[in-house]
Amino acid sequence: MKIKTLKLFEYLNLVSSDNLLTIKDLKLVIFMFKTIDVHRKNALNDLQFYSFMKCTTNLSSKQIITVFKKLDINKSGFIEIEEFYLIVCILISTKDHKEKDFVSKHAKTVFDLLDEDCSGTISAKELNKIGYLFNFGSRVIKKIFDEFDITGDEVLFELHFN
Ligand SMILES: [Ca+2]
Ligand SMILES: [Ca+2]
Repeated sequence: MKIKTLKLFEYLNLVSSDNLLTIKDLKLVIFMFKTIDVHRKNALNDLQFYSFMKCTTNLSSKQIITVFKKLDINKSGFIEIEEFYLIVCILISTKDHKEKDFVSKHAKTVFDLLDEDCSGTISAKELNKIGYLFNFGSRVIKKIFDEFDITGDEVLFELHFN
C-alpha cells in the first residue's frame, strides 16, 4: 500500500514509544472524521470510507472493501471513530515506513485484523488477503512463515506476533 502525499498527513506522526498519535494529532483525526461524516452519524458508511481511502492510498476498490469489512471490528456496518483512528495510525506508520514497528507494538490488534475467521491463528491465505495493509508482500509473508511456521502447516499462532 502506498500513501498519497497529502499536506494533512505531513502534520501527523506517531509517537515512537507506542506508535500512537499525540493528543494534538488526535484532535486532527477527529476533525478529519467529522469532516467526512457529513450525515453527522458519528460513523462512516462504506461509501464515505471508500472515498477517504481512495484519496489517501493506492488501494484498489476490492482491497478497500476488504479493509472496510475487516476494520469494522464491532460489525456495526459502519466505521466509528475508534476504528477510523486505527486505520489512520496504520496509514501514518506506512507513510513513515514504520509498519513493522507498528505491527510489533500492536500485535494483538493487528492479529485480530488479520485473523478473518477468528480461529486464533493466521493462515497464509488470511495474510495474503489483507497483508498489503502493512506492505506485507508475498516475499515478506514467505519470510514470516519460514521464520515462524515450525509445524509447517502454514498456520501462524498468536504467539508468533509477540
Ligand atoms: Ca464499526
Ligand atoms: Ca484465522
